[in-house]
Amino acid sequence: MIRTLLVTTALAIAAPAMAQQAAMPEAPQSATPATPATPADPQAAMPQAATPATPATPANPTDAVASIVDTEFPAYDANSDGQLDQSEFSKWMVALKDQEMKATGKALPAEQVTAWANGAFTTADADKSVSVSKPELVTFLSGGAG
Ligand SMILES: [Ca+2]
Repeated sequence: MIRTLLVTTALAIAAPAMAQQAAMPEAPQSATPATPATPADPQAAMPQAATPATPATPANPTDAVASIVDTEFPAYDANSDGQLDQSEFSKWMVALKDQEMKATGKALPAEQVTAWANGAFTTADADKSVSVSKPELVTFLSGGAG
């Protein structure tokens, strides 16, 4: 063992230039292990998490959320009453969760997504009117009500 150690050490001392040269051509390859597609997202692993991850996190997340909600609200407000009932809201949340699962590569069973969406509705419906208004949704998605 000691001898092996000595030999290894001696070689390392004797041939530092060689070791460097040998390492050089490998460096660019090993420096890029290329797995950027799957960032670890602890939130995605926890279906009970009440705050869905928003895809982008710009300087002012609330403004960004507000503008996304403004843009997409009419598409999900099926009866155009300016409020999301539970089924309208769930459709939206499931779509968001779907995007999140695709982005993270972590899929949840459908019943867990449904359970999460139901919990999200209860949380988002801050005034318990059994519908979610635009401001409630912005607050919820911004994490303020989480
Ligand atoms: Ca509605």
